[in-house]
Amino acid sequence: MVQSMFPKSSTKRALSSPTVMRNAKKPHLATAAMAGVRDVLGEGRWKSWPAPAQDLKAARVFMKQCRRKDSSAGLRLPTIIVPDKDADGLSSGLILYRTLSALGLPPESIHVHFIAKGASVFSTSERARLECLAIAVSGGDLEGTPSEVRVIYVDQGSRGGPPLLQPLLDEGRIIVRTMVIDHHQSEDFPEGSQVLTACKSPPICTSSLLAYLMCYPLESSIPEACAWLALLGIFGDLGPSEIKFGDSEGDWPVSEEMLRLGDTIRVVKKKALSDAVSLLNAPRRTPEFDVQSAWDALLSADGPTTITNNRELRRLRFRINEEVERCSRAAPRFSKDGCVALLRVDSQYQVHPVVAIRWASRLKGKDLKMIMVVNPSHHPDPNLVSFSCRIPASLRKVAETAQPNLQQLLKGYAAKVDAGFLTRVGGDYARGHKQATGGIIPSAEFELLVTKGMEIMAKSVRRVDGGPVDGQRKIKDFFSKG
Ligand SMILES: [Mn+2]
Repeated sequence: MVQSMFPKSSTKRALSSPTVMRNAKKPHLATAAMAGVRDVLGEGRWKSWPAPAQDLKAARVFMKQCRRKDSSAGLRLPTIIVPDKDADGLSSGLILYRTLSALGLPPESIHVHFIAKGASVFSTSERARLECLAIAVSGGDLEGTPSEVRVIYVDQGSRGGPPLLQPLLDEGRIIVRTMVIDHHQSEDFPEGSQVLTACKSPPICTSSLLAYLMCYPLESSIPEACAWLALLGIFGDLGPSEIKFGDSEGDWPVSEEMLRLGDTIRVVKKKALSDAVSLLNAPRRTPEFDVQSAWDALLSADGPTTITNNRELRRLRFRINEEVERCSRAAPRFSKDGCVALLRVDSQYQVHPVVAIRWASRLKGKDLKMIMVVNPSHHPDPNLVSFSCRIPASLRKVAETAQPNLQQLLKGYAAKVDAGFLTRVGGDYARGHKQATGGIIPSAEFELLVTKGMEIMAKSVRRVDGGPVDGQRKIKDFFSKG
């Protein structure tokens, strides 16, 4: 069964991998000449882009140190990559994986770890899982010299707090060094982690682009081999139309690296990239949450078309599309101030973000700022609801500074509930991006947010699956939460 998840790439293909860009011409010099300018990242206007220069430099040192030969034992450091589950996270993870390999770290020293459904790298259960893994891969030489394990968190979101992993495990014999590579908004970061974030360097790039630009100078094969991976994350997080490469009038730099990406799009084609993104995003949306199958498909792919031909992923996407269709039939209800349209869905699939995006393109209104979709059935803990928020698609066209800040909006409604709300809901509230956020919070708190914060009036009957509604009980359940 596992076997069938791998695309059957022909021997020919496999031999010439990474093939996608090998035969591509390199017209970027001509494109740059046409543009008439040539930005240099890390200089002038782009001094702190895609991230602060000293952080980029430190991240490159961290990468190179992973294959550092220990003078006594000739050791290479076991390195664990912890990528997020979506196209941006997976492609960022693979860029790091390819770079570490190219730098000389053998495959048995590179480990890839995925977060369990509903958990995050900040949750206690995940810290425990990662600590066990770190001990397991450290070599287990309990009597010997301290061994070191490195962990790279990619695209996982950022927040303050205690160290992601205790730097000393197992009575001090294992040293863990952690690096966070991210682009989600945050003022605070975990104690003790080295951080590379794009969140303070507008225009904020994706984790995949950040990883690509960080790894670009580290090894000569990376610029070509990883360009399509950088694009997967960009298409995944920003969509196909957000970045125009090589446009000197546009928001993004016109640099060698960016022009190369523009050329790569012309070779691999936008449609194949978009299609590959939606297929890679499929496994993590199913109730089984089989992120590993998306990673396996990506790891063995030599370009987006290998992924678009993957039957297993196509089958999963079909199931999700059906679920999105079903859940998109929910009807919105509006907050008293007209700023929020709330939709309620009930699904074990992670379709709430997709339904939000879909309704975001349908709804507009003078005051409308936020489409919010709540799904009480997604999180394994039945007391928690997951919700996703997006700005109306019509507002995507206005200047970024004029777009609503949904994280702020959510915090405003939280303040209307009561002073203790933010503490009670914990760290998984209003994380992510200004225009795309959400949360996982106790359902009772969510209902307080709905009634006291946003002042959305309760509906007479809760929507259940289109089937006949068990009137009395459902109505009572619904009101009792307010
Ligand atoms: Mn991302």
